[in-house]
Amino acid sequence: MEIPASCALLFLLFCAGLCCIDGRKESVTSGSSKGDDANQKRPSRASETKQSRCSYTFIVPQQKLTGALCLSTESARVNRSEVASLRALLELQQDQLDQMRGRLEEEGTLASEMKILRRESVNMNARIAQLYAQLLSEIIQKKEQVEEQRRLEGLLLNATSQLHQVSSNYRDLEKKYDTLASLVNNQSQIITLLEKQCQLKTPTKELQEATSLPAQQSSVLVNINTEPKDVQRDQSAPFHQAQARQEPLESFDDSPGPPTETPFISFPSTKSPGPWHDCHNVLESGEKTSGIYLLRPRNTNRLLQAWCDQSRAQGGWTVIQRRQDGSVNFFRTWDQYKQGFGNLDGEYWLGLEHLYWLTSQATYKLRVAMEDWQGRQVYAEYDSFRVEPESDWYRLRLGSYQGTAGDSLSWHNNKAFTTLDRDKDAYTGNCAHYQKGGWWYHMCAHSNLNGVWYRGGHYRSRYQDGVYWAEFHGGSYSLKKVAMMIKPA
Ligand SMILES: [Ca+2]
Repeated sequence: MEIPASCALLFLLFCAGLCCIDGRKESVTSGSSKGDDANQKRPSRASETKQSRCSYTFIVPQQKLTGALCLSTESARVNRSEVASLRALLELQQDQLDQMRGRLEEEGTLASEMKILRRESVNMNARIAQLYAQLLSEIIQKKEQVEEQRRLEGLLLNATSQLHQVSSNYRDLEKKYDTLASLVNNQSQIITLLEKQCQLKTPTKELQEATSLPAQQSSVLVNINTEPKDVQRDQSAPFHQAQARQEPLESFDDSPGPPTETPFISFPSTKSPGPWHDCHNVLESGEKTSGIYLLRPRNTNRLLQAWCDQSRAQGGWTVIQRRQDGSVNFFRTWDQYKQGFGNLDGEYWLGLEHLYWLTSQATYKLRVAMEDWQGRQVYAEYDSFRVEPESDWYRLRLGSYQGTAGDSLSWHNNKAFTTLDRDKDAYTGNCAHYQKGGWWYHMCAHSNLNGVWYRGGHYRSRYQDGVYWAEFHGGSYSLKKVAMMIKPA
């Protein structure tokens, strides 16, 4: 009886084992297919639940079987439902696990993105900090620049005010210089007069003796007697004048005579009161007496007075400049040279503006008459003479030379006029400062008839500032008498 019982037990165990192996296989197959396709998951589970309905029966052999063998299947059914529920739970958990993995992966992506963003943020912060520092330094620099600019502006303002001060000082100095120059000139004239007074005492005695001398010596006396003609009007002696009128100079016979105690102004009595276009027009109208006439050049309402020389070289000459006794200061400003100055019956300058209007109405020629201290008379004539308007600095336009004095003016042709306050010459300095008068300087002069009137011819001065004509006695000889005059060519 023992052997058949044990055989039956083994058989049951084998059958149960087979059922169990089949179920597991189904389970493994369904597990592997689940990852591949979610749609296949549910059908596989259904088949699994169908096939997992096997039962396990464990029969423990007794040491000694004495009675009948009994089998109970109720407990096995309970265990199967628990396993099923456990499996369902396991699957649920696996689903949850899968979901969590998915989330984890998503979160991992987010985390890496966050890392990248953080890194970028850090970089941006560093960049912003750098830019901020740069901006700060630029602001500081600009602030410093503004301060520097303010400082420079302040310096500029100071410099400007100082410049104004200096320029006003310069103007004051210029005025003082003009005053002093005029004073020096006046003083030199006074010295000349005093010298003349000293000299007059001796000739007076000589003259008294000379009245008893033979006739052949009277020519010497003429030279002595003409001397007082160079004195200023309050210095001439009546008997000298009478003597001089007996022996008039040929070339200068129409120049106003020696100044008298009462000012001599020659206003000839005329048929009409004028005005005339120039002295040639005066002569044409029949007025043949030399003297002061009222002129009005064509194309202008400008009225002016001028000395008309109606006897020299066929007459009709308008005198534009005259030197004869040093009574007038010719060291003058631009405006004075422009308008004219001096005395019409003595030394004078007609004025550049008048010269411009006169010489623009026709073609004029220029005659320069000169006399040295020995009584020698020469002239220089130019077949055309014109001055440009003030806008061109009264530039000199000169024609061809002919005459006996030599040509000392052509070098000044096409040159602008220069005065002590307006330097238009080609020299680095102002020629008018050195030559003490206004002229059409080049670099500087071969002639200057507006210089200082020195007595006696040769003079000593630091500069060539006498009344000179280089071709006639050179630059260190101041001429005794000079007259510039114009007439239509
Ligand atoms: Ca110059």
